[in-house]
Amino acid sequence: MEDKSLSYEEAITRAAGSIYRFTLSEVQGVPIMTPIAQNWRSIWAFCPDASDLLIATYPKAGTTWTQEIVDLLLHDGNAEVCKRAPTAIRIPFLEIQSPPPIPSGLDLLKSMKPPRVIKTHLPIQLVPKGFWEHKCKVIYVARNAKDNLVSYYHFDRMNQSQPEPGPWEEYVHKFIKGNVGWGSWYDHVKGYWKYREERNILYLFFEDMKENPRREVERIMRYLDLSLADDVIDKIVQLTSFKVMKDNPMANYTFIPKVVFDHSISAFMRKGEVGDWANHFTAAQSQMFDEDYAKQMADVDIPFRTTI
Ligand code: PPS
Repeated sequence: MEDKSLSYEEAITRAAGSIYRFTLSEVQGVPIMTPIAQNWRSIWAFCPDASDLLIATYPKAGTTWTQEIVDLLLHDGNAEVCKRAPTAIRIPFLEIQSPPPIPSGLDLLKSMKPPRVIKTHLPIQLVPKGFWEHKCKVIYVARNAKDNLVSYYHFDRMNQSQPEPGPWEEYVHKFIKGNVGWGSWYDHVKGYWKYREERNILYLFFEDMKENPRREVERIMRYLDLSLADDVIDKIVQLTSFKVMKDNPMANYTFIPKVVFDHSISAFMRKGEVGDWANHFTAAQSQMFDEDYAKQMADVDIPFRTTI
């Protein structure tokens, strides 16, 4: 029986006994955590309000960073308001299905009135149609494949609800083949790129955010039709720096108990850098990866950068 008096954290701790490394099941050919596949009908049926904003990413591409920027922009840079709850509560994760009594993304969304900010990792073809029918604003953040892979590998090590990553060498191949949660990175970044103009998607790059965070914060601000004072924008840039977010318990995912997110294996806020891939790939792995990348990305010209 669900105990409504439990806080979110208590609920997670209590449910932790039923958290284990989920397997992946396919939804329309895309591997995804089995509980999500099992609840796919209700996720697909979700209908947003036209005022809702979607932040879409491939896992580990800069979701949490963008969520924090957006929340601060929407609250005029008020740091205290943006510490009202952990990221996952402020900005529900549309498709996530946790064991009861932890609220699923859909349950959390039901308890919130629009306009809401919603997170998803779904590839574009699996985003519920209502987002497009209502012409919702969508921010997509993409990160270069090699750094994205490295970040995902370490996340899969620490997140005890994700499938075991296995050894690094094997993981590189799994990533290339798209045998990881939410499927192929290549298909994901290409899918949103293709429709970015037609569907008014703001397509951002993690590397641009690192290179010039103020420029990208302002870009998001304009997309949201906001106009904040210069000093407020400066404050938002500072509050969303890696260092500040790493120390912010409402943004660094330390609220999730160790049995689920084991930060002693690898911190959620790990390094936040561009180019860390060079510390992981051997020369041979890098060459093999680049050759495959050229094939998989031959049909598009998305300006990814692996260094800045
Ligand atoms: S998730 O689980 O998919 O929501 O993860 P996501 O937030 O997309 O990605 C986590 C990576 O983003 C880094 N990060 C940041 N980098 C720079 N600046 C800021 N403010 C920031 N916030 C999060 C985080 O450290 C993860 O990257 P790695 O490379 O693993 O450090």
